[in-house]
Amino acid sequence: MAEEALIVIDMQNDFCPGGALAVDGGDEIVPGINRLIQTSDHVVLTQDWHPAGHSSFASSHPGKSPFETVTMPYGEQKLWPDHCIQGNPGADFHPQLEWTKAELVVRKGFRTAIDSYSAFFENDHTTPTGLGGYLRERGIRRLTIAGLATDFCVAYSALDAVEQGFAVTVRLEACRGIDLAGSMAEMIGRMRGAGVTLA
Ligand code: VGL
Ligand code: ZN
Repeated sequence: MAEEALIVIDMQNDFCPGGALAVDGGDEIVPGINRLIQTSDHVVLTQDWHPAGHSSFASSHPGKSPFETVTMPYGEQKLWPDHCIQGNPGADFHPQLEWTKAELVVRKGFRTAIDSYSAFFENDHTTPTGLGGYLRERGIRRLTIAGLATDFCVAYSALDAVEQGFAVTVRLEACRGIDLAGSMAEMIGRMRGAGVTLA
């Protein structure tokens, strides 16, 4: 029988209030995510995991500020404050996240030259993280996705998952967004258009 997994996206300190790239209300969703974890048969977490000096950091581009856009060899890239640096407390999972049950943690964004929003492919849309193969090999066909941020890592993960043939539900009440220049409305529209169930 096709099995179902919960994918919890980037529930890390740096995306919560007080963190380097804080998402408004990012910590509010922790109890809801914990309930989803409790009721899911299989749980996978993603962890944004950048080396210091990562190319998605504005600090790596002289004269650029966070939230500006640059052109990378793979296309447009938004620049961010330094965040989720490997081994730093900001990259740890939120202290109240009950993640013991997770069967897999997928780290992403660890290549200096490429950012990775999606849990499935880096931002060049060709370098796989391995998650698609892992889920397929385990017979998992249906995914529930929640976490941070709705309009970046959650949305790109959901879009790639649908393209990979998974049946995908995004639990919007267990997500919070960054919303840069209308990115929430845009990405919610793209998810709906791609056949993601928005719950
Ligand atoms: C994210 C921007 C940069 C996310 C990660 O988790 O949505 N956004 N890195
Ligand atoms: Zn990042």
